[in-house]
Amino acid sequence: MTVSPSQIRADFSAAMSEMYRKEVPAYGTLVEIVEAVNAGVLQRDAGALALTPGEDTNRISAERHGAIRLGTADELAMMGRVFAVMGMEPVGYYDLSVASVPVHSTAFRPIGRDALAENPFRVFTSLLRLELIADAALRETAAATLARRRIFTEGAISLTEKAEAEGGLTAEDAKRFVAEVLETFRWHPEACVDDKTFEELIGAHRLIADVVSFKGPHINHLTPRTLDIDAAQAEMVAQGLPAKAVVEGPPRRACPILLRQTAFKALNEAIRFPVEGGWHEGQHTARFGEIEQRGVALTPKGRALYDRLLAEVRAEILPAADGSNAADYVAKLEAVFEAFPDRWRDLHDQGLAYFKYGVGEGAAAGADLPALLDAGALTLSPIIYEDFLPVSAAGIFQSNLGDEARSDAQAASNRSDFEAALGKPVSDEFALYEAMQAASLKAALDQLNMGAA
Ligand code: OOG
Ligand code: NI
Repeated sequence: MTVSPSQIRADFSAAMSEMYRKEVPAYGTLVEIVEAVNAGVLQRDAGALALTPGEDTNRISAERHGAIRLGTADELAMMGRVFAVMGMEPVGYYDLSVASVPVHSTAFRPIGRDALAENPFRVFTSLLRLELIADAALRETAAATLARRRIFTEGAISLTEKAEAEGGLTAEDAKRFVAEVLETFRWHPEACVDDKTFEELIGAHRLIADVVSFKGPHINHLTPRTLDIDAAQAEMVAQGLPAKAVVEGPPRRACPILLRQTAFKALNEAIRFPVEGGWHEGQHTARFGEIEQRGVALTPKGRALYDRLLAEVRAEILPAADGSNAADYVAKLEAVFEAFPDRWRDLHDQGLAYFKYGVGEGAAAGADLPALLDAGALTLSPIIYEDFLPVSAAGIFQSNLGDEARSDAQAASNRSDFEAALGKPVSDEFALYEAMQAASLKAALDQLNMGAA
């Protein structure tokens, strides 16, 4: 008997949450804020879960995602195999070099609606692009340092091979697998470079130092789901967590779109550099906590409109790291996004967002979609966006690397290099939503026609 990949994923996500709360106490505070805000919302507003019917309210505040940054192609390929055991497949390609962050990324996540409902945990996984280090000697040092480390335990590797060979893991093996894989995500305060090299890496880009200097790709944040991100952000400030200046993504709306996120900034942590005969104390900022609130997935047309409006906002005002222009930024964001329709039916009819079709009470015949919707014979429910946003991700990266951390490193997007490193292609997120929508329409129409026959 094998355990389902979704069950392994749920157990892994819970184990990681527990580990991270112990490692980063401020994250524990954030989780408490989210739980309190969510409980309040559910008490006030029974319709708060209308977007995700059938959701288990006991798990509402559970982690939705986390993030790691890998150093080499081999690490990424093995990570992909490990995630596959947990039912997580690479979806989407994110080029962060456009925002001067020297990585490219994908999100490992469950794909089917049932798997997402069972446990939605995702890991935003970045691969360092060493070729963006300009200094050749430093580039070599970084590559040699990375080549020496082993980020997976023997047990994690052999259990992954076993799961691949046998098509799954028994309950006992699954438990060991979770414990072994957790080791890869653990924090190690001991740097594996000396302090001089660390400073040089920081000089090239803080993110490069974060990836290269440690024994493994420590989980750098976890992200529970909040039902009211603005209330949670206010509470973070009230409780003295160093919150990001603004919420990333679209403004608050009647019909939420895509993804809104905020975070508390990475904390200063004590690290140790190896020196002859002992250790030398140092500091690093790496780990933070984030929260997210999701809305409907947009079609390419909707996404183009979102990107255009956001670019219009940001051409006029960029949120300052110290929060000094946060109110002006939000006002501008809200004003510009008035151009984005804010009724479900408009979003549907204009082909801006993806929906799941259902069969309603109303009577109507034929295949004319607007008529069936008008009559209530078909119903619409938004398909939730399960992916990420590069501009938002860049904002999250930046606020946690020290907001001054921008480099001029720019490079052409390189999806095929990423896929070659991973050893398989990444799925196209739009195609996944499109297929869900099409399948639901077909099922609903079949059901209607059967009823009519
Ligand atoms: C990942 C940042 C991206 C998000 O929510 O957009 C991300 C990182 O800092 O490694 O997690
Ligand atoms: Ni995140």
